[in-house]
Amino acid sequence: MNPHLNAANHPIHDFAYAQQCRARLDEAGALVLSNFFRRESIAEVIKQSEPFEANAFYASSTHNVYLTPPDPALPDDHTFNRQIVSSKGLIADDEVPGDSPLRSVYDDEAFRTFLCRVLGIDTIYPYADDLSSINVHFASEGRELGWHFDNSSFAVTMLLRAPEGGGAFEYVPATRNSAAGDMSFDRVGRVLDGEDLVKTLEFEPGDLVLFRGRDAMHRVTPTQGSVTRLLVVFAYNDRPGVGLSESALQTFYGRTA
Ligand SMILES: O=C(O)CCC(=O)C(=O)O
Ligand SMILES: [Fe+2]
Repeated sequence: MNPHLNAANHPIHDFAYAQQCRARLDEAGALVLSNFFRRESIAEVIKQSEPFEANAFYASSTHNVYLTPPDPALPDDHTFNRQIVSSKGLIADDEVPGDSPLRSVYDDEAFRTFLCRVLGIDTIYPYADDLSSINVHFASEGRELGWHFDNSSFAVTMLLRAPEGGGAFEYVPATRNSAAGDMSFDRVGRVLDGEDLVKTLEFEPGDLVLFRGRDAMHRVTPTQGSVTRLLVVFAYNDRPGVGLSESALQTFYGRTA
């Protein structure tokens, strides 16, 4: 068993437990497994990550909700082109130490098998580029992650440190059906205008969060207070050998290697 995980709370080797988790994820579009990572391991990761905060990458540009370039054929105020601010910073996989508990968990075969069972897919693979697999996000006072849909079909995150206030994960379940090519412009526009109902997903440091962010629009509200919100994203692919393009790496990390 991986020494960084609370096996007593979460028997990840147990097929029936994984099936239960899968049912919860399918029903709610999100799954929070409380107290998944051990407290000592979280403390170690915070200690390793903190020195990187000053050198984290902060994108200076805005983005649309779909995380794509704008369409010049559409007006600037069209929902597709509306620009969103995200001011959080991050460090990339190549800045996560080799002995990090995060890497031990990310690489763990039993953890990957568990994720596959919960997500209902056969195999997952790390990213083929050097930056995308494990990322640590930093949001100091006033920083936020604006409304967006993820490019990936699923996201696996763990909060490392909660801020004093703000930093809430807000989402709109089933905002669209991307598999059917649905962009949901009306609904997305209403959410951006604050006219649609938004839910908050509650989770604490050490909780594992699985989320289907390609169809559920989501954001993280600005951090309040002097404690920086710290969160790790474990990114996987359902196909081997897939990496981000050079232009995507430049956008997300400000560098390509
Ligand atoms: O910070 C979070 O809780 C969510 C992160 C997220 O949505 C993302 O990285 O796409
Ligand atoms: Fe996201």
